[in-house]
Amino acid sequence: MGELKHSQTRIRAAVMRGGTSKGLYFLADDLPTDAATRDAVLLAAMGSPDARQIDGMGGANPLTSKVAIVSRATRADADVDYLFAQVVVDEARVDYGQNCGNLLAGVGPFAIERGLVAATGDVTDVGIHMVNTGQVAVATVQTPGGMAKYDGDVAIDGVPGTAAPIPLMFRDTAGSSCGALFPTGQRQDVVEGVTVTCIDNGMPLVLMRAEDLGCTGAESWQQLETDAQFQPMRERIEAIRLAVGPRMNLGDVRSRTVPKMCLVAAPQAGGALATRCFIPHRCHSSIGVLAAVSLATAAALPGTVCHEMAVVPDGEAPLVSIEHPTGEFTVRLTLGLDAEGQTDVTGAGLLRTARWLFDGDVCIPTRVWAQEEAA
Ligand code: NQM
Repeated sequence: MGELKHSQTRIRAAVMRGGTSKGLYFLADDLPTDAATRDAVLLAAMGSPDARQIDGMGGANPLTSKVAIVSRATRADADVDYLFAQVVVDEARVDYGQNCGNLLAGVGPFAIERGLVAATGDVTDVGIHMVNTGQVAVATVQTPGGMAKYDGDVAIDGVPGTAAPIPLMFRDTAGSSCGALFPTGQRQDVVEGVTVTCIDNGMPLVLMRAEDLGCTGAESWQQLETDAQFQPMRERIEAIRLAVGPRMNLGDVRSRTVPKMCLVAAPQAGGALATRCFIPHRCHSSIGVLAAVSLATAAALPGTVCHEMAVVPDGEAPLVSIEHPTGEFTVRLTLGLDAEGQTDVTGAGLLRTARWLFDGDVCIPTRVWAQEEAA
């Protein structure tokens, strides 16, 4: 931690866009080691709790109230550890119970810039231990001249312009938080009168057919999030979430950010599947990375609520295009056969981009430590 200046404590941080999200990136060593103090620091850094996050760096949306905490790897098969923290916007709460594949895209460049990983040539593979769920992802960062490169010609929907590609590879993400790919033991369940698929291939999701909830899956995210006509639907989705959380081995999910709730419909723009995701109360303007991996997996596997409506190309490594409110997200699945000879998803690859936006110190009011001492 930095020295005390102007009655605030300065902590070194970067602001990065990772995929379609944005957040603060810290070296773990720069943050307090005590968990309660660290959470108080992250809340103050983002300006939570406050719907506008006006007194902090957060952008008043879960997608811009995210933190990556990075350190040297604690396991031999990775280069760095990445702990993801979701700073809740309007509550004094920091949630570690989910992963974030979008901020993950910034972890490789951040680790190289901060000297945790040495560039190895024009491209550098960074093995990233995702501490929240215990799997390792590999990010390939462009590093010509030994420096992370951000400019490039890859566009991802939900982000204006183009940037350097950062391919991400995932393996063994099945059951990351729930212990099994289909944590209820079935590919379909009826919950609160609605047929759902509960799946976790990196992100716990509950999939529901949009038509069963009275919508088409073509609505804008703003409509789904705020229109009065959808209020009964939003309440129904939350009732389903609370009922199914324990069955997904997530316990009481009232104050958790998982499972995410996802409406699915037949593709409407030439992709594999149309989707609208609640994360879990705000509607995502595009889609989460591991959410897209879980959706592509559900689309490919028979028996789920979306398999029949999905258009998944043939082959052992299909490109599955997940349509979302601001475009599409392509996931390349690796398919194999399980012990019973049934189709199994063994890996996933996708493209993200990231950009370093700001480097400096985030200033934390001294009252944060005073409150800790008084508590
Ligand atoms: O699913 C939002 C995001 C995410 C998570 C959320 C994510 C993922 O878009 O891997 O990236 O679901 O809360 O950043």
